This record gives sequence, C-alpha cells and structure tokens, in this order.
Amino acid sequence: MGPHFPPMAQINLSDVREKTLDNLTMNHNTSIASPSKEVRLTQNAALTSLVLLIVLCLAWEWSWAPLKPGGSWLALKALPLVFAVPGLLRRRLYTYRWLSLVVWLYFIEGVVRAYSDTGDQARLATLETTLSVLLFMACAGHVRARFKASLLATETSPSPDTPNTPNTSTSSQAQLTRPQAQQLIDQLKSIVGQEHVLMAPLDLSAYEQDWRKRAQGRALCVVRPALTAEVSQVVRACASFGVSIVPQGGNTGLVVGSIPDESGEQVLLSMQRMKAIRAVHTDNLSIEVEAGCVLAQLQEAALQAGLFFPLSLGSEGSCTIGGNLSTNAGGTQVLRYGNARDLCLGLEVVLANGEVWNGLSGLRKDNTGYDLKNLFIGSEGTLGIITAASLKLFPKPKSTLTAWAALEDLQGCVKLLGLAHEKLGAGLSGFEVMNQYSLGLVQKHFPALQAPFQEFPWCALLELSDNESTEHAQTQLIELLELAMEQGIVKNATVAENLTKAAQLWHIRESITLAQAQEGLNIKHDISLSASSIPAFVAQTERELCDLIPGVRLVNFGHLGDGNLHYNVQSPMQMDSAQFLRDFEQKVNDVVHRNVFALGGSISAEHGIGSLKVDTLPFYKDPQALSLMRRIKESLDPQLTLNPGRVIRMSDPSLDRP
Ligand code: FAD
Ligand code: 2HG
Ligand code: ZN
Repeated sequence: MGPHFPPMAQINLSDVREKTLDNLTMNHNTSIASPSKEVRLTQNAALTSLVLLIVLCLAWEWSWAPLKPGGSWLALKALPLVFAVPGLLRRRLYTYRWLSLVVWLYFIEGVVRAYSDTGDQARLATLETTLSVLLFMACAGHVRARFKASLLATETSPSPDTPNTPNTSTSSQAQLTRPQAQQLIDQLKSIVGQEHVLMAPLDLSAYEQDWRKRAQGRALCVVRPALTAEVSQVVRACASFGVSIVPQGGNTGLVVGSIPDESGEQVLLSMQRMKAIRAVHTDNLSIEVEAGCVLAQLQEAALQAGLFFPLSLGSEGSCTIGGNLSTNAGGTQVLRYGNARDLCLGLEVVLANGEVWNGLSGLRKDNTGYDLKNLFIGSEGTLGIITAASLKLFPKPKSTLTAWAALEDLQGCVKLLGLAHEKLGAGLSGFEVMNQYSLGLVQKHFPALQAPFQEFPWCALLELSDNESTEHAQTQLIELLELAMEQGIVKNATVAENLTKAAQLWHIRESITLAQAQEGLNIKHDISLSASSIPAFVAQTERELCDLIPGVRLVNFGHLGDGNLHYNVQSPMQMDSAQFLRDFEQKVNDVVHRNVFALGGSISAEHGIGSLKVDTLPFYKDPQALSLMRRIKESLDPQLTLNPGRVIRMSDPSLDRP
C-alpha cells in the first residue's frame, strides 16, 4: 500500500506573520510578562504620586499661601522630591528605598497640620498624607516587584543547576563615580554622535529585557556605532574606565546573554546600525557582511545574487549574523550545511583593548597556525566584538521538497532518519521532530496553523534538497515514505505540493517557541545526544519528571537529524508558571542534565550558555576544558570587561566538577 497524501489544511499566513512579528518584537506576551509588568506598574504609580506630591508642595506653600510668613521657604521641601525623579525614571533601587523612608516625614507633617490647621489648609494636609501613603506603597511595591523578578531568574540552592541567574556582575566591574560615568558618556557621544547614545528609560527598555522575559537588566547607556572604527573607539573608551560591555545583536538569544546586569554600570553595545552587505563574491561563493545584518536580509542578498545562504532559524527576521556567529547558531539546515561555524570563512573582530583583527580573507584553506576565527565563534561576546564576517554561499538547490510524517514513537523517528540518510544521501537537508503536545500548543495559540496528523504521538518534518529536478526529488521522497510505511515506521504522510505549502509546514514547526511563550514561562533545555540515544533519554526523563511533578507538560521537539532535542518543560495546567519555576526549575534541570550527562551528551547544542547556564556548566564540562577556557579568556580579555558573567565564571573555579 502506498502512502496516503491528504490535502493540506489552509493556513492564513498573513495572520500568523502578524502574530509572529508581535512576538519577535517582544511586546505582546501577557502571560510571560508578569514580573516586569509589575515593575513598570509600580514605577508608574510611584512617578505619578511623586509628581502630584511635588505639585502639592509647591502650590500649597508658594502660590496658594504666599503671604504666610516663610511660605515660600517651605516650598523647598519639594526639592528632595524633585531630585528623586531621575532616580525613579532610571529605576535606581536605592532611590525607591530612600523615598519609601523619607516619605514618612511628609506623612507626619501632613498629619500634624491636618489636626492643627483648618479649612482648605487642613484639607490640603490630608491630601499630603494620602499622597505620601500612595508614594510609600508604590515605592515599596516596586522594590518587592524587583525582588520577585530577580528571584524568578535566580536560584540559590547549591546544586549543579544552582543559579539560573541573570546577574552578570563580576568583581572586575568598575564602580564608576558620577563624574566618571558622565565623562565616559560624553566620550561615547563624541564617538558615535549624541543621538546614538541612548539614555532615556523608555529608549533602553527593549535592550534591557531578554526575549524570554526571564531577566531584566539596567544599562548605563546603549551605544549604537555605525563603523568598525567606532566600535573600536567605544571599546577603548570603556576599557579605559574599566567599564564592561555587553554586545547585542537582535536580542533573540534564549539563555540571557545579551542584556546588561542590574548594576546600571554596563554599556550595551548594539550592533543594529552595522548592517551593510559589504560585497558578494559570486565567483568565490562567498559574501562579506557587517555583524548587525539581520539573517533574513542576508539570505535575501544571497538569493538576489542567485545563490543561497542556508542558515535558517525561527528568529531569522530579527536575529543578526553577528549574534548567530557569537552563539554558533544551528537551526534547521545543519544536517546538510552545518552550523554557523561551518558557514564562516573569516571574521573581523574588535578585541577587548580596542584593536581590530581583520581576518576576513575568505579563503577556504589556510593552515598558517591557530584558527583564530573559531575562538570567537560561539564565545557569546566574551572574547571580542564581531564586526563583520565572510561567509560561504551555495548554489541554490534545483528543487526543495518537504514532507510531514506521522509516527507512533520516537524510536520510529530515529528509524526514519536512518532510512532517509540511506535513501536520500546528501539530499537530506532537514529532519525535525515534534511531539503531539508541542503541536497542540501551536494550534491553541495560532488556530490558523493546522498541523496534519495531530492525533499521532510524534510527527517528523523532512526536507530534501535535490540538484537534479523536482520530478527526481518527488520520486525519491515518495519512495522513501512508501518504504517507511511498508516497514510500519510511518503511519501517515503528506508531501507539500508546492513551495507555499512547504513554507506553511515549516511555519508550524517554527511557531512552537512562540506558542510556548504564549502559554507562559517555561523551562528550556537544548540538549545534544547521539540521535540513537534520544528515545532512551526521553523515556527515562519523562518517567522521572512525571513522578516528580504530576501533570507536568513536556514540549519536546527539535533537530533530530543533528541529535539536538529541545526538551522543554511547561507547568501543570493549573499551576502558576512563575511559581512553577520557583519550585521546580532546579529539580527539573537536575534530572534533565544528569540524564544527558549519563548518556555522554551536552547541555547546550545551539543556544549557548549565557548567564542562565553559566553556573551549571562546571558540573558537566571537563575541568581541563574549563581551565583552558579561562586561560583563553584571561589572555584575550585581561580586564574581564567583555560580557562578564557569561559562558564562564572567572572568579570561582572551585565550582568546577572535581
Ligand atoms: P543576541 O541575542 O543579541 O546575542 C546573543 C549572544 O551573542 C549574546 O551573548 C551577545 O552578547 C552576543 N553577541 C551578539 N552580537 C555580537 C557581536 N556582534 N559580537 C560579539 N558578540 C555578540 N537558535 C538556534 O541556534 N537555532 C534555532 O533554531 C533558533 N530558533 C529560535 C527561534 C526563536 C523564535 C527565537 C526567539 C530564538 C531562536 N534561537 C535559535 C536563538 C537565537 O535566535 C540565536 O541564538 C541567535 O543566534 C541570536 O542572534 P541575535 O542577533 O539575536 O543575538
Ligand atoms: C528551535 O529549534 C529553536 O525552534 C528554539 O532552537 C527552541 O524554543 C526552543 O526551545
Ligand atoms: Zn533549535
């Protein structure tokens, strides 16, 4: 019996694109936003009551009672409140704390005068007491919300998976005095231009929050250079003050690596303005681009030149090639073309002291010593700032076909992968798997996206890139699916009949992350194992987690072709997701990482370490490797000012696994 290819459901792509865009711009996720929402709400409440109190002080003492002896002098009591306004705007915690103490003086004064004065004066005094109480409540609420937000991202128990912490501060970080900070900011403005040094809280907020809304930092400022020479000068200026720099591309990273810490003393270096395509070398099959170039624009530039750049991620509309290289991103084409590292021919990098290394040769072979570019790739901004890259391009495949298959179990998916390798050879360019629950989430949050065969426990998405013809590709893919069905591996299958249908299938797969974000805060694992040991890992881990947390929801999907599974864990239906993280994140991480380790795997296949996993890494990485990493970091960044607290802690080697 041949495979049955039912017609694909209609998907309204424009609807979905709108939703996707909303999510990628990070502003519309209600369930995930609760801690930062509370922070903003209390900040606004504090600002409003503070301004009202200032107006009251001035109006009452000065304009409304100018004749009262000493009235205008009493207006001076508004001064400390006026000075507190910038602190509240910049969310300086100590201003909130200070105000919540000082405001009692206004309260007491209000109470005393409410009793001693009469008429309008007494009423105004009552208003003063009310505003004081409101201001106190808002300030105290803000401090509490900030504490809650930091708890969400911080764990304290001394287990391998201790501190999912966004706190990147290190002892190396400079404590700037106010004049020093001003001096640095003035220098930065003179380098990149006043309008490209952002300081206003509203301008900073998108840069200070990570995509998953797991952490919120505070930058001294955001600097947006446009040239490599400007990046170099910015780095030099920061280095001269001992101020650390956090590089940021599209801020789509999933491990809290591209936002500043809470100190308010780090400079956030945004690469967004450095987005030029410098040159396309069609004869050399290569392209030279600046680091801030958005991945989708790079793909488009390659297509315009009649070629193909294969790196492909769900975030490609926002992430930058600099971020992709710094995280050594994977995505859905790794099986055939490799990850970001494999696609890179050369780099231009600004080093920690501001020097520029130009390694953009574009050569495919160069054995003249250490491969320096590979030090910077995957280093998550801790060794240098990537400013440009030379990348491989490929001829566009003649035909690309996509199939969706339904399977009973993960073991079947592994068998199908083996069969696909055997029958399609190098033509197999993608092999993804998704469990039923992850597809259910997509359907729930994006009803326009109807996945085929959702009743089956697992689905696989296969892509064949063929260099002969569409007919050749179809024959090959259909033969593969027929064979898999004859062998009982595949239960049902469909082949997308055109590119639009294929894009729709891929869109379903790539919407899982967004659907999960809509569902609420969750625990992500990006594990690497040999593909054949993934079923055993999943079976064992599922058993342990279901015992530990009855009703836990497992969102399992990923790049089976690369042995890379996203083993994501969502709270039981009725449990608050923030509470779930507080109670279970560490325990869940322990189970998952222990099982990965036991099978010889890695705790990060493609997303990196960031600050979410920096204190977990020492328990699962070879101590010798950690020691080498520290030595490399020390020699390339002796002041430890490049993205400190990410990838590797320098301060506490005793954390390393014995
Ligand atoms: P950012 O998030 O801005 O930064 C990431 C890290 O790189 C930080 O440590 C930052 O300091 C550093 N950095 C950024 N630019 C530079 C630079 N120029 N020089 C030095 N350091 C720099 N990842 C995958 O691997 N595969 C996927 O399939 C995938 N799918 C995703 C789907 C969605 C919906 C989302 C939200 C994310 C996905 N990601 C995926 C994660 C993320 O998109 C990648 O890690 C991406 O490479 C980050 O690029 P970015 O420009 O956003 O970098
Ligand atoms: C993907 O493969 C990304 O879609 C994101 O790597 C994975 O959401 C995740 O955990
Ligand atoms: Zn992935």
